[in-house]
Amino acid sequence: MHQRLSFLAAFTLCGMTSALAMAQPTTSTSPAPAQVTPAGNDAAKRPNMIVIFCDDLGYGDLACYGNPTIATPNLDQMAAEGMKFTQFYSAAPVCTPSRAALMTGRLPLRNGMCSNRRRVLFPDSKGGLQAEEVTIAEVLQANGYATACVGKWHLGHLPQYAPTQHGFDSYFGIPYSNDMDRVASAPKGRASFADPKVEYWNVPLLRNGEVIEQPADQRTITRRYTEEAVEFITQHQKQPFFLYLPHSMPHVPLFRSAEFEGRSKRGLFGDVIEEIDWSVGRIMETLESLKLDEQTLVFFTSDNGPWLIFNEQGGSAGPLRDGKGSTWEGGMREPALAWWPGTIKPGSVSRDVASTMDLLATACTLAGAKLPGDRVLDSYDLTPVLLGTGESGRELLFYYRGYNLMAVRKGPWKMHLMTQDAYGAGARQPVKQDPPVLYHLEHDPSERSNVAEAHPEVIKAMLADIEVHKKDLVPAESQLER
Ligand SMILES: [Ca+2]
Repeated sequence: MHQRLSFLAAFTLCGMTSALAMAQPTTSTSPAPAQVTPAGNDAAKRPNMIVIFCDDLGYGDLACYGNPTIATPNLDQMAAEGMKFTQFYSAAPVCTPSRAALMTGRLPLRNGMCSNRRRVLFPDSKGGLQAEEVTIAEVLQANGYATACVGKWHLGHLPQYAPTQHGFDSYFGIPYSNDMDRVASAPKGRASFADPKVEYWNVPLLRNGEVIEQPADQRTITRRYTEEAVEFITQHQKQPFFLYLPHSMPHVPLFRSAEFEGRSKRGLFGDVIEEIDWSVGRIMETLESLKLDEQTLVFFTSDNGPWLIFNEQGGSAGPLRDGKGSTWEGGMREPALAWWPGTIKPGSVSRDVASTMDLLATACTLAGAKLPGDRVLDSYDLTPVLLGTGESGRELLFYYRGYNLMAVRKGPWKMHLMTQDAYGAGARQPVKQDPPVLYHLEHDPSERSNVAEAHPEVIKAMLADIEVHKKDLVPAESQLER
């Protein structure tokens, strides 16, 4: 693959320059909702985009991020041939708000996809992602891309919130988390996760609007998502496409297909990650065999950190503090890999702060589309980072838990206004930190040494940044409380 790099890099970069020029945010004040602008350039030259999104994968769960016993040769190859991010974040520490933010490039409280009472959507929820939100899929669909969602949605299971109502031509997957809909006869508490059986949960598997299997056979779900993904890529090889592949795994209950049983030194959790790694390899292989690898950006990351209360069945945040559910680094900083042979420099590492929310602006640039101009976005174009030509312009990262602004990051600094652990005694109530707590994340990624007293000027500047942030912040009514 590398021998093709040199002469095609120049070609692709030229294409990118014109795409970049077209991706300036609009300043339109048009009230029309969900309006996206078709691109005027040659559709054939626009790259495909694939977003592979794990569920509850921690910063320390891949070999290329230092895991000692999980083998991830395909993800390691993605890193070796592409770009590895070390300071990349999801937009929330739990599923629903994180996914809403990825899809819309907006903080969850701007679209109501968060709550201080119910942290995610449940099978009895009446809410979901609202029609007026503009998703990555809508932008790309309006610009001639074929679009598919394969995997866990979790942005509303009622028909009006389905992926096919939000810019996806097709959908195959489960509507919410794989641990929801537990049947009454299943073992109580965590016992059913220790030795999970398919029949303990009644989660449906859908194709478009139709339930095709219930309970979903979770043992084969990663394999079947992969087959769907490969088929979609193959069918749409002649036009630009967007594939969103949010895996159900490694969210508990953990399942893997028979070929992966007992394969990993890390046990069941490792088997699950190794099957996801196999899946990534199948996708890369398919792109290469169809000669689409140099026309496709593949981005791999996760929706939130590891679910630590599940002990061996939860992942690892590596050196980062806490995990899923918290706004400590382990809850939101994720492994993130970008692969685009011929365009991204092999073996590059980005230490820039970036967010899943940035994928919307990045997608607009790739498609030569305009950003939705009638709303506040929290999305910064990552193409200069991917191309190695510059920065995204992101200076601030806000850590929300529900509607509460818990912390802010600026450069190396992270200031906590409130702290709350994911679970245990420190989880009961948010603790207001007044004066705020300050960590230098590049010196102290584990958030162990509060250096607030030595840096009053940093605190002062960041408090001023928050005041500016609040000026354009209009929290929407919670969809999760409906
Ligand atoms: Ca999750």
